[in-house]
Amino acid sequence: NTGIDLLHQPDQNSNHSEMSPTIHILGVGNIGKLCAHSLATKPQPPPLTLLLHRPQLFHMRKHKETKIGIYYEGAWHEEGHYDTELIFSRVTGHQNPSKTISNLIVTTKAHKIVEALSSIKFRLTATSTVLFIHNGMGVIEDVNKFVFPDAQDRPHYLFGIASHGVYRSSPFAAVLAGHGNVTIGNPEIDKEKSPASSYLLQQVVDSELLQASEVPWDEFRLLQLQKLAVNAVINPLTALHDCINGKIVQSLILADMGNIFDDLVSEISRVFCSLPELEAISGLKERFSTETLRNIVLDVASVTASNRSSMLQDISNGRKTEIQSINGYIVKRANKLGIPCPMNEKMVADIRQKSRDRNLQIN
Ligand code: KPL
Repeated sequence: NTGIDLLHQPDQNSNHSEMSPTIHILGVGNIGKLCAHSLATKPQPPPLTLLLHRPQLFHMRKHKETKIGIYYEGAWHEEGHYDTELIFSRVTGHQNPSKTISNLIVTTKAHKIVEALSSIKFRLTATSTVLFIHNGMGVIEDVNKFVFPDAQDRPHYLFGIASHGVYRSSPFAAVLAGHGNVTIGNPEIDKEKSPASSYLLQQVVDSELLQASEVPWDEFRLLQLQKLAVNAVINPLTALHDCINGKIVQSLILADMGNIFDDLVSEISRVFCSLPELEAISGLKERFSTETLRNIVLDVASVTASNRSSMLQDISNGRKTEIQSINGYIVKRANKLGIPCPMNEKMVADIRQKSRDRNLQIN
């Protein structure tokens, strides 16, 4: 119990500008809640609609009003206004067959994105903008293959990397345990072609709590891999050892996870330094050296020391983990390049085993 009233009477005094286009949020997990709250608490918030896929969550709302609570700076914050829609539902499908979604933030887990997007695909057009924020890589390839096979129909994509440490305390509340940031990449080189996407980008960048900023696309691709390295080390190790992120730093001092940590980091460094698509980017070897990656992972583990990683949360809460999009992606890339990858394979195997032991869904 968060001790806050999440469901309250509708408030008629919503102060968002009706002229601004609505931003839809798909996936109200930890980062989804943080994004929603951050946008809703801006001085001039945009209209926000949460797309819920669990009827149970949808029906939990009283008087059609949803409150999201985020704990930070020593207090619960629950101000903000949201509309909600139930998706994956035939009822919603019939109700809003033509309601186009022009701005969408997808914060669904990596392995759920294709299914979740497919259910609202008919509401997205080539002029829509979709910002993807998730752990792991390789998802967009599947989205293009299974959801938007025709490049002409594809919305404009933006990508975000979140380093916030957030954990769930109830369906509509979460604790911001490590205040990080969000880095955004826009693959559209010629920005003039995508003026529509600048609205969503601006709304997100303007939010003080999210600490979001845009970086050039080449830089983004490097940061995306650095984040993958962070998740490929912190997430499985904390999930396997049932510990908070800070234990990673401590364990190096105590040397009880030491070898595994160092072997994992140097294996990831080897794979990243060999990725052909990054060959042309200067400074690659330094950015992905074992030393650099080691420091980055330890920095994130320190900043989010009191957080339980998303993989540990998934296993504890009986959910499928993102191991396939994290260490599984590194193994896949290494195999194609003929680079041995035993440590990442071990992480995938051990997490799958742990999930199996707990009768969780594995992939
Ligand atoms: O992204 C995270 C996760 O848990 O998935 C970190 C940054 C490691 C925070 O816990």
